[in-house]
Amino acid sequence: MSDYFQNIPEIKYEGRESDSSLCFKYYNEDQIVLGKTMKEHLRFATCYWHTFTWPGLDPFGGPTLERPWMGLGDPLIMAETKLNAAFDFFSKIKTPYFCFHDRDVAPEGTNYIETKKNLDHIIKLMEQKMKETGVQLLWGTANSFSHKRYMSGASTNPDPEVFAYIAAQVKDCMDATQDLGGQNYVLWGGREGYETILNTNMKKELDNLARFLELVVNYKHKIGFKGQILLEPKPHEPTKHQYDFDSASCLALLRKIGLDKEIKLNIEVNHATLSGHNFEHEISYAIANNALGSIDINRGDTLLGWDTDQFPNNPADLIMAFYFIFSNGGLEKGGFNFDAKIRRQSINPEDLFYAHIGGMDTCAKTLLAVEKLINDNVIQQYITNRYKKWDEELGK
Ligand code: XLS
Ligand code: NI
Ligand code: NI
Repeated sequence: MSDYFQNIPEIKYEGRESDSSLCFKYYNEDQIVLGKTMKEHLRFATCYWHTFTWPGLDPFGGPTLERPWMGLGDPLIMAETKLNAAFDFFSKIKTPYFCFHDRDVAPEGTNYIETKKNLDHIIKLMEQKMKETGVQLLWGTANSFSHKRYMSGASTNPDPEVFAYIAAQVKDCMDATQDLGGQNYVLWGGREGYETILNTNMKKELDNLARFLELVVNYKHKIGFKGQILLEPKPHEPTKHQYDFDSASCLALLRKIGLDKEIKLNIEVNHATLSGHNFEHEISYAIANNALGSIDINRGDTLLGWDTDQFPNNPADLIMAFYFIFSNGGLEKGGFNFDAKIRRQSINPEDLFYAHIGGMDTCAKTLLAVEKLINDNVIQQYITNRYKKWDEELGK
């Protein structure tokens, strides 16, 4: 057990009348909405990277967050301390799932073998923690963008040795995800794009990215992984031009290589808005193409032009997207993952709870409103009526 969150109780539903800040006002996990509990519909996940690994850096300043596992010391012991705190947090906030990158949970070693050993060690302990707490894995993913070897991309790197490295790293991370019973495996390239066309062989990069995705799908079948493989679109940042720009460009790539039945999409709110669309457009596009997999639920800031990854705090920003998702039967294997971070001046342990409570309540409140929208049937009737001539003689 960890003592970092020792002063914080398990978070419970107290309803709108409560004065407490450490409780849910709308998220009542057992409440039935549209025929299922809120917990079954929303399938919330806490993300390991922003919540436990990000130290409060921004482009103008260093770490602000002083966590016991971020000090100096044996990196593997630090990773164990972090693991204990993380599972304590999951159990108290009661997101039924979590998500991780390989490098958030276990440190990079001095060579490949050592790095893999570190990962294997932590994954074993994680399996134990999952058994003890009942918290499940929504998805795993490999970090293919932080280490300097990936400065020119991972599978689209000009050097085949880097391609081989990421292929091996993803294999290990798929194995770990499989061992932990993960329900999905996510691919976000990070730097799968380019900075300048002057030094770029775009055809080769696209062919290599396609080959990489084929290898991932082949490996999924080889190990009998039952989860979904998901590609996460993002338009830029860190790279100027990214090949996985939005849902439409991801689907074009997948169709070209014949993998559109094998790989679905993990759609993130802040990536949707960075691409010049809005969240509901990306959701609706994915649904229309049978490609909706899972959601990274966060938000940007209309006055800032980057991926600020803030927690959602306004049902009006989410309602149409939720309406499309739940009119379409919900997320099945996917979930709502808080790919979101607190602000760097929110330095207390409680702040992590306030942020997640606010996000979970915002989603629950939106779900309640969507139930009413679906039952009222006004929008659906209006749309059906608008296209009704397609059911008449000429349309048919
Ligand atoms: C970064 C992405 C990342 C993915 C997982 O912008 O959102 O967090 O979700 O690699
Ligand atoms: Ni994301
Ligand atoms: Ni993001």
